[in-house]
Amino acid sequence: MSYIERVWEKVSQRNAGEVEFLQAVREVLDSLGPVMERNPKYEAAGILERIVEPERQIIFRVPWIDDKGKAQVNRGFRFEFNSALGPYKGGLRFHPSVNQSVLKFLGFEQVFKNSLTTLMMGGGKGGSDFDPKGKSDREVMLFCQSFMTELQRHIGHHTDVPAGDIGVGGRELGYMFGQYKRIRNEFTGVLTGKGITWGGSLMRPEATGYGAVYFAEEMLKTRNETFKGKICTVSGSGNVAQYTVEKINELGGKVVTLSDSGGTIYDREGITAEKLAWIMELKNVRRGRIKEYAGKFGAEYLEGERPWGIKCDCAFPSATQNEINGDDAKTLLDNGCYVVSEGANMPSSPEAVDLFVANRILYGPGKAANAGGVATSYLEMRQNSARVHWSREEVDHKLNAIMVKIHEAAAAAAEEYGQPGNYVMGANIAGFIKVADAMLDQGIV
Ligand code: NDP
Ligand code: 2IT
Repeated sequence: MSYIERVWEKVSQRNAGEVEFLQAVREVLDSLGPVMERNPKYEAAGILERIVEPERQIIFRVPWIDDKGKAQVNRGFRFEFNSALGPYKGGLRFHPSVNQSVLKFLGFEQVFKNSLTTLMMGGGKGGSDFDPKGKSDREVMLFCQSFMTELQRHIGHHTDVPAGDIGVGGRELGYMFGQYKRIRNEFTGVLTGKGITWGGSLMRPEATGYGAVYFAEEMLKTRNETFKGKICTVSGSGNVAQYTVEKINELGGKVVTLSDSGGTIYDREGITAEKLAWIMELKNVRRGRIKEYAGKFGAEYLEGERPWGIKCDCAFPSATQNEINGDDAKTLLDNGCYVVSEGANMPSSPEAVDLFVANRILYGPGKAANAGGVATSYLEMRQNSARVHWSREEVDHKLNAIMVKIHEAAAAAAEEYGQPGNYVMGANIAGFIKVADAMLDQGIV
């Protein structure tokens, strides 16, 4: 049995039933065969056995009181996965579907994503099964304070720096920062995605969506193409989806869908800047459902459906994991879609990934395509450490340069290992090698 298969046997036994985590591990291991063959030193130092095991796992009770005065309990988590390249870095997700498997897959992916940015960050992820939907601001605040009352023991600007993810945006980060500061009596860059007036970086809200579009732009350049006139489908309607639409519009493409967990809106005329401003108010202030868009702008509403049945050139999955299954991938390909850039983490199922790779479309996996968010978090950390504030243009310029470099690194690794154009393999290999070499240098820890 090969080294990789021996590690797989062990990791699948030890984490039995953790479907999402094992899916993420399998994909990375599948890319690493040729790397292990060329570099026996990794096996000798047990790099794979160590890299699939989080350095630290923290699970805690989060008690809070709802508006009716009733005690509620949620479960809080932080997976500090790997610190070979720097402090643990990665988002917090608040969603009822959150469990150990989901956060471990996200933490594992984050390690390679952060390495790929070429910046100095380890990987981690955390969150809770708390559902902010339908809760009052007061309930969200009480929950965030309780969550941070425990989390603050484990994090710090040189130790572990959380940020947002699904269900965690500016509001939640504000409440958590306030509680951290109160307990620790220190004002540091312990979280990223902070408000602009209290340490946040300009462009951090835009960064993930813009970055996913910049990555797609780089992939299109390899075929001498641009976004001009491209029909695009985007899923989700949260932070990543919104800024994906904004950047596609700026580059001359046309976005015809957005979605939420209720269904998809299909607007043949395109979601213009004015319509997007309305969506931002709907989603970020009123916290309403995307269905309202159909009534407001006369678009179609596809109840309970995802956007993948709509004909497009480029697809930007920007909602959640496994939102594109094998059948969806086949439909996308049959309809002529040839660019997929993942704003979400692991939105394509293994069957979908295989189809995209086999059909040699321009497929940017989340680890590479959505790394602009965490990269800009690092730029926020740099500004906090130096106590400076960069302009929008400066941050955007750096973000674009980082996305270009990530594309180059993934493309070069794919080429070097004999699969040009396979960004899945390229991203996994390029991300892995940097972490593995740092782990080798640092000994068996
Ligand atoms: P938001 O909470 O802002 O938005 C999430 C969107 O996805 C909402 O429209 C939500 O719909 C939808 N969604 C979430 N879960 C499901 C589900 N199970 N089924 C159907 N729809 C769902 O989160 P973000 O935009 O920040 O995150 C979106 C994706 O991007 C995630 O995969 C995240 O991990 C990834 N990502 C985010 C980064 C960031 O900087 N924020 C960085 C890199 C990746 P509804 O409101 O109905 O739940
Ligand atoms: O998945 C991700 O990269 C994020 N949610 C952002 C992490 C961060 O630390 O900015």
